[in-house]
Amino acid sequence: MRRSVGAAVVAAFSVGGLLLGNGSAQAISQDIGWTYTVDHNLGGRAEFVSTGDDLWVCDDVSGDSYGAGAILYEASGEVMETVYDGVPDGDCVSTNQNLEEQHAVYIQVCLMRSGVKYECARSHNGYT
Ligand SMILES: [Ca+2]
Ligand SMILES: [Ca+2]
Repeated sequence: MRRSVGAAVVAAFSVGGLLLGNGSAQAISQDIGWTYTVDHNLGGRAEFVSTGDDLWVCDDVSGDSYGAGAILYEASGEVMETVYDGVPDGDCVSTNQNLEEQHAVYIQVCLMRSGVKYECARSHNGYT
């Protein structure tokens, strides 16, 4: 007489699956890389470094009679920082404000002459 014995299937419950996250929020902080003016010479560029909230701008072309200016806007449109480089000497200029954390921001970088903006570009969003 043959007798089959069914194997008992034991479900393995993962205790680890019951561990829940503690809900701590990861701080959002994201730089904005170099963003260039839209003139064919790429005469100006700007970047935002979230560590220190530094906004940098560079006038990269001499003899074009334009400086380079950058404005850091909060996503709402509020101006957070402005900076201008009118000397195309290979050195960039920065400004530095201590901004409230985790705000979405973007850069507008422009060629500038006599306070008027030209050839502006807008960056993607970063976070303070
Ligand atoms: Ca220039
Ligand atoms: Ca310069």
